Amino acid sequence: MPRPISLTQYLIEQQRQNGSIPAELRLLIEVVARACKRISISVNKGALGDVMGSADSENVQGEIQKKLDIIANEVLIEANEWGGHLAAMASEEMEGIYVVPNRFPQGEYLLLFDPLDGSSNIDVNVSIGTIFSVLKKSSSDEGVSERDFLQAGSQQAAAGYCIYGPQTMLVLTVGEGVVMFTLDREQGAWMLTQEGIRIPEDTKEFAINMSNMRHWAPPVSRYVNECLAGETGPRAKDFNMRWVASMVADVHRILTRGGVFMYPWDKREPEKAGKLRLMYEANPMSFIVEQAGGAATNGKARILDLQPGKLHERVAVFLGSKNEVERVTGYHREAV
Ligand code: P6P
Repeated sequence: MPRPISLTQYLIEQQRQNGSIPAELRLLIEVVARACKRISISVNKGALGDVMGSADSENVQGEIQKKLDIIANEVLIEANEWGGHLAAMASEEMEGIYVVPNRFPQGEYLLLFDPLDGSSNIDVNVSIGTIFSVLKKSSSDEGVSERDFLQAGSQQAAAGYCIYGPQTMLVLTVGEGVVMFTLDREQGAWMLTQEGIRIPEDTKEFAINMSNMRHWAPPVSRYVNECLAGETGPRAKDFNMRWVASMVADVHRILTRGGVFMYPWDKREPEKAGKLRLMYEANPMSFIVEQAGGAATNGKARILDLQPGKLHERVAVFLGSKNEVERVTGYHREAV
């Protein structure tokens, strides 16, 4: 385990050593990390707090919002709006962007987040998480609009997630590799517990919702059937399967021991490219996975190269162990 330093010390040392983290970005990361601590307190209350179950509302995606979805969204907005590091925010739970009110100074960063990913797992006590992505306002024009957010994932200044699981952990990249912090609740501090995360290029574990099998496109069926054929099949090895239905938990497992995560396009809603959202789920997770030596595509192209057309755009996702992502992506290209 690396030397037990706090997130604050880590960020200051990174800023001092190689300037990879400008002061404003360091402040942004610290504020988001503090907001995640507050969210973890609400999450951990469970039935002891008025946080379980559904709110009487739907989000822009037409999904029934859980009370904790709304709580987490409000915590992130309130924590970040006054610091002067942001121009605006965007959230899975809000239709439009949230421009920092005039009573506060505006900064040059844009923060996007899924405040509580996997919220269908809240009531059954399975790991959930907060995913965030940081962009810089590209235009020097006054004001900020949704157009400022529509940048390819390769433009991200930082990305991370917090997983509320057996341990509460913060995983972060600023483009200099991936580091992990574990929340020390006695100190109330994020402590560095893993650095230099690398995803094995090969794996024997895949993650996909198998109940959708009859809806998949042929390249996905081919890839999964070859995995299921095991050591007597074309892959000549047995595979294991996992599906937590919480992207944060599945990605965390892949960062920890390898694997491939797939949420492909399917025939249920053919007009949609996929279920997951590009800007605040696929892009941040793809940045993290690539920084850990993995790969991330939509089946045809690198996710971080995709030019978004709208804020809540959806995308198919294949990410994780490099050689597996390249294989399933190759099957898509062969099928064209
Ligand atoms: P399904 C959670 O709702 C989420 O957006 C991701 O975290 C997760 O990977 C996926 O959807 C689960 O989808 O269709 O298996 O419930």
